[in-house]
Parts: sequence; structure tokens; C-alpha cells
Amino acid sequence: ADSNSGGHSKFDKDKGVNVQVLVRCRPLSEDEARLNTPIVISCNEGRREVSAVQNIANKQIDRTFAFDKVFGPNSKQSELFEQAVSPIVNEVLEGYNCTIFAYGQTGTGKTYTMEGGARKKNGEFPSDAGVIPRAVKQIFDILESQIAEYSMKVTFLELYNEEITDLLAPEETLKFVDDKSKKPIALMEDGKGGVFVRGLEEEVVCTANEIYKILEKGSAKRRTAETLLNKQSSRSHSIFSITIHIKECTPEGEEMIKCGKLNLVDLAGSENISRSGAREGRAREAGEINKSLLTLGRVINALVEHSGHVPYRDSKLTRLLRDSLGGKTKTCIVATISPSIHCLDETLSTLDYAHRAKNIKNKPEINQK
Ligand code: ADP
Ligand code: ZZD
Repeated sequence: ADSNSGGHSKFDKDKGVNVQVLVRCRPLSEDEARLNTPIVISCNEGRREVSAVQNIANKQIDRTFAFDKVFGPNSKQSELFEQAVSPIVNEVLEGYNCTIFAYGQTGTGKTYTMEGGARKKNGEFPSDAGVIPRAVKQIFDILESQIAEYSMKVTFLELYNEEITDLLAPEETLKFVDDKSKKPIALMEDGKGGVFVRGLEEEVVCTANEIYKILEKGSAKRRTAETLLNKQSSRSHSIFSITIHIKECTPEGEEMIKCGKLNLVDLAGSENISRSGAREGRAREAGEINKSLLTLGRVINALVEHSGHVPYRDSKLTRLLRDSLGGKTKTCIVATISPSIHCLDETLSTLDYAHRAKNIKNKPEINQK
């Protein structure tokens, strides 16, 4: 019999676990449906495959990709959460660090998937709530049903043009956004191969409602900054992180602290970042190149091709999420796509990218003291 939990042998664990990659296709919008926009994507959830149909020179070409999970255009927020995210939240409570990325072209449902529909005035939980509010709810539902002591803190930041904005910092700091007096935020090496964000507000939270209020504050600040600084929101990344410490007693009465961290990342739109770099030139001229997203692609390439140097240090995003890419964190990527013929090129590029990312291996470890 296997003495290790989960039925994995030591040998399997040494080789690492793959990044989980799932694809979600949104439905046609009302406008697209009214215009009879041709659908070129089909999702086979049972076979976990996505196919794209392409007509080139009157020849029909079918390209099929397999993923860890596939969610078709009729998938509900609750289904995606139960099947793909809920097990990850449980692992965070066991003491793992976990990261969920949303990757895809602008307008394909990254924010819908991660945040979902707005909070209701009557305090009811929205049925179209996304991954973030549902993860928060599950964490508190579980912790409140247990006797273990726990503490929790959250951070919420935005990365735009290689500049970090703290979405939880007091509002006044925004006024001085171009001012030397503004609170400096800097990425610092922690000496153990990781980084931390110096000056980032960490809020201690005790209830789910407190986190919802924080999300409200952070979202409002993000929108203010967007307007004030003329940001194009599709070019910014947001990272919401929850760190949980749980105090447990072993049957022998020994005290034990487990620490898990969940990173929820809504990436900038992936358009203009092509795999070959062919569109890079045009995008760069338009000043649209996103250094962090470009570096993320290069890091993924280096990891899957085992090409030696992995350029983590070339961007803030990859420095911040270094441990999620080839490190000790468990990682899941949600690639979002549109079913429309007008998005086909970008969709194929997203599917290629996501499919390649399946080959990244991490070595998750429980944080325990
Ligand atoms: P992105 O963040 O990738 O730019 P959004 O999340 O803003 O995209 O989604 C674009 C539009 O499509 C929004 O109106 C959103 O409500 C809708 N949408 C996205 N995904 C879905 C889905 N799976 N089901 C229903 N509507 C969706
Ligand atoms: N996508 C919605 C935000 C919007 O753009 O308005 S939904 C969830 C995660 C991160 C940030 C915000 C939210 C969101 C929300 C809505 C309204 C006010 C604050 C926050 C949300 C949705 C359901 C439960 C909790 C938070």
C-alpha cells in the first residue's frame, strides 16, 4: 500500500504536479446573436476538448485541443466554482499556496469569471457571483464550522504599465499619484528567492462581509484611478490575495500553525501578445506592449522548454508570481475564449498558449510550523 496521502508515491511528487489548465468559452452576446455571428468553437465538456473550425482556401480545418477541464458557453458560475475552484480552496485551508489566473482576450469573460456580477443591495449572494466572492464564502463557511482558531489578511493590487497601485491604500494617496510624497511601493527580494511588496496595505479580516467591503473599496479605487490617469483597464492586471493562518492541535496536544495563501489574478487582455511575436512590432509601435504579459509568456516558454534561464526578473508580474510558475504553489489557469468567428485568430492563440502552459510543473509544499 501507498503510505503517502492522496495515493501519490514519493517518486511522483518529486517530479512535480502540472499546472491545471481549463478553458471557458462565453456565449455569444445579444448583439452578436442578433447579427447571426457565426460560431467557430465547439466545446466537448465530457471529452475535455475544445475545437476550432477554420475555413482556409475552401478547405475546412478542425483543430482540437485537450485540457484538464472545459466549460462550454452554457456553464454556470456555480459549476465552474464547484468543479474547478472549490477543491483549490480546500487545499489552501490545508496549508498550500494556490494561484488562479484568468488569461484571455479582452471581452472573453476574465472579469466575469473572477469577479462576476455586482453585489446586491439587499445583501443576497448574487447567483452570477464569480470565483473571488465564492472562494471567500467557502473559506468562511468552512472555518466557521470548525473549532480551530484562525486569522486572515488580504491584499489587493493593480499592475499597470509596470507600476503597482495599492487598491487598499487610503483614498488620499491617489491625489498625489504623480507626487513624490506618495507612499512608495516597491518590490523587494525576501532573501529566500521570493519577493514581497514593501508598503502594501495588508488588511486583517474576520468576516466574509469585511472582505466584500474591501473588494468594494478596491474596485471603486481602481475605477477612480482609471478615470484620473486615463488608464485602459484591459491593460491592467489585478491580484487579490488572501493569507490564512490556522492554529490546530494534533491528537498529542501539540500546537501546529498551518498557513495557506490564495492568489486570484485577473490578467490584462492577451491581444497583441502573440506567440510568434509577429504582431509584437505593430503593438509596440502603438505603445501597447505589455511587458508583464510578454514576460509571462517567455517564462512559460522557458519552463516548458527547459531552456535554462527563466526570465522571472524581467517584469513585475513574473516577480510577484514567480512561485506560481515552477515553484511551490499549486497553480490553475482559466483561459477564456469567445465563440465568435471574429475572434478566431486570438482564440487560437489563447488555446495554443494555454495548452503549452499545461506542461509547467510545480512542487507544492504545505506551509507548517
Ligand atoms: P474581460 O474581463 O475578459 O474583458 P468581461 O468579463 O468583461 O471580459 O466579459 C465581457 C462581457 O461578456 C461582459 O458583459 C460579461 O458579462 C459577458 N460574459 C463573459 N463571460 C460570460 C459567460 N460565461 N456567461 C455569460 N456572460 C459572459
Ligand atoms: N465585476 C463587478 C464586481 C464590477 O465590476 O462591478 S463584483 C468581486 C471581486 C473583486 C472585486 C469586486 C467584486 C464584486 C463587487 C461588486 C460590487 C461592489 C464591490 C465588489 C463582488 C461581487 C459579489 C460579492 C462580492 C463582491
